[in-house]
Amino acid sequence: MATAPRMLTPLPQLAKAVADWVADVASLTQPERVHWCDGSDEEIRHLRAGLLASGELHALDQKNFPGCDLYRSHPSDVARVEKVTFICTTKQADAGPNNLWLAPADAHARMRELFSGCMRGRTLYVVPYCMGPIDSPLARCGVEITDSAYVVLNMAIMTRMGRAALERIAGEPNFVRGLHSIGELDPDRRFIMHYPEELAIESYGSGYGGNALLGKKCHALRIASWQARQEGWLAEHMLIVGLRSPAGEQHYIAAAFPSACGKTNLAMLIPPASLGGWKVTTVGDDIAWLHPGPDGRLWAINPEAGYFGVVPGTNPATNRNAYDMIRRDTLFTNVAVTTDNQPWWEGLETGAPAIDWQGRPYDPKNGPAAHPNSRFTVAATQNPSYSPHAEDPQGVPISAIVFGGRRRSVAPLVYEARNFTHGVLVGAGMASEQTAAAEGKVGIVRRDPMAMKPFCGYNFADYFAHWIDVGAKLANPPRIYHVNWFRRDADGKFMWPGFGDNLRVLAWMLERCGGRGGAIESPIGMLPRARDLNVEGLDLAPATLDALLAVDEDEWRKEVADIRAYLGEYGDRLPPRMLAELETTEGKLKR
Ligand code: SAT
Ligand code: MN
Repeated sequence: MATAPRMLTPLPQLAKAVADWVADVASLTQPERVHWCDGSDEEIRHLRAGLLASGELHALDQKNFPGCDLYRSHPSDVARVEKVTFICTTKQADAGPNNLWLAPADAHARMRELFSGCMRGRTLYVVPYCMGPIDSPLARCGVEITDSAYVVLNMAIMTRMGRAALERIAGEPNFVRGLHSIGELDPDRRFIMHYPEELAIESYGSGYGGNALLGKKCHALRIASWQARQEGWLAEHMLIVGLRSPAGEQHYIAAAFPSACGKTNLAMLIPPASLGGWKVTTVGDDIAWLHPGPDGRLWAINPEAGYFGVVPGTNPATNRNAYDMIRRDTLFTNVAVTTDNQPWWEGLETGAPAIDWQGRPYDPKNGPAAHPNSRFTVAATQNPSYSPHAEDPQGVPISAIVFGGRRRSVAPLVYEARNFTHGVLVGAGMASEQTAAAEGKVGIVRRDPMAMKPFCGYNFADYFAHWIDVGAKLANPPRIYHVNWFRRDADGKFMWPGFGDNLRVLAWMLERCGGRGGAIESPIGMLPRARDLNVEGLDLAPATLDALLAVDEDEWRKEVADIRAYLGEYGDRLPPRMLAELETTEGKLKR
């Protein structure tokens, strides 16, 4: 029996508030065309074909990498730029010392000038999207207006994009408004402005990653962290990984690491052969929205639908799942290619680069063949370890929260916070060596509380207080840990093997959560003794393990003094309960 075709309301008629805003933006930016994205396969095929025809995308070897393309960004536009990223709140103190600030009116005036007429001759794309499962009460929606088809292709993978999102927006009181133009890609005319009070973002002059895919860091962290504070939840720079123990206990861990410190690898970890019986599943690799649940536990959703992951270093030994996942339907940005047109990057360990990330014949004198911040954009559903619970509207319950940085010294392999509030201090005191994910000098250690330094949309002092408040509401709060996979020996070599073997550390945490795992007290928290970690099948000298689990009190007195000095920048807005924990640690180190 034939069915009549379903009559669909034209997109511009679905949500009047969106249509009015699009009309305003179009009159400011003067595009040649306006295209409302419905998110259909046909639309994506059409956009991709257009970019291939114009030479902005390069098809890779379609036999071995079906559906894979390469995009080369402008060489001056390869990472997030924090020095032109602003939080624009009415009161400067609300943005805090952790953010660059501009008054909203000044920022809008500056951006109006840049946006004025900037889309002449271009297409304005209207990109409705939903962050989180489309039927989840915890999800939040936005609309990005952009003049970059490459951004649309990325948003189609990274978010639930298109008609369903716009239908949801039509029934909600508000949505996040993100206006983006690549402008002239001029580094001197590049700004990423956030107006948390207006739920708005304005980004100009960059087509790359977190600067341009506004659903990601701009919405799901900077704006969402502000919304979360008002609504009683947390928007965090965390992966979410599921772990089922050999005894069949299912746990979920949320872990915060700065960009390019291995979140994606940890989220899709493959257990080492010598640790049989574990099953690891991925809920998210970059962002977690954490909500106190009716059962007194913390529940997490991943607001994203895809991964924008660092490519270099990916190989079958470091991350088999990612390696397999990016062999089809993947958008590569700034990798190199081989003579037979396959993508290539440092650490791939097979093949050789012929053309570098800038499209030049490869010459080692020009530096790495793939940009160190080259990326893959791929749907989460392609991940072999994708969790069947990643789409659960209520999220997954979190047993443990992990904070971690890239530290060549000081921080031991793992330690456990004394209690939730101490855990907030541990997160607030995080530090890490700078990576290529943001512009700046790689390797410098900087304080990066909760890995949110570039992403918290308000004053860190208020943020720490909010964390403590959320914890106080939980009858069953997660335990909090700090890890450091990146400790080095005197020769500069990594002491811990990392990757799959990190499961040994996670397994100890879960033993602790179950009230079983052994530990000893140290001034900074609880640490496993060597015998508390399962190191079966691991080729690690006992002295190395002891060094990984050592707390050098002299180093830590300096570290804690450093943390106190850093926190001092936040003055008397800091929560006293967190400072009391700092005093406790200082007291323990004095003895
Ligand atoms: O460029 S992004 O912000 O999307 C990636 C990252 O820095 O984590
Ligand atoms: Mn990130």
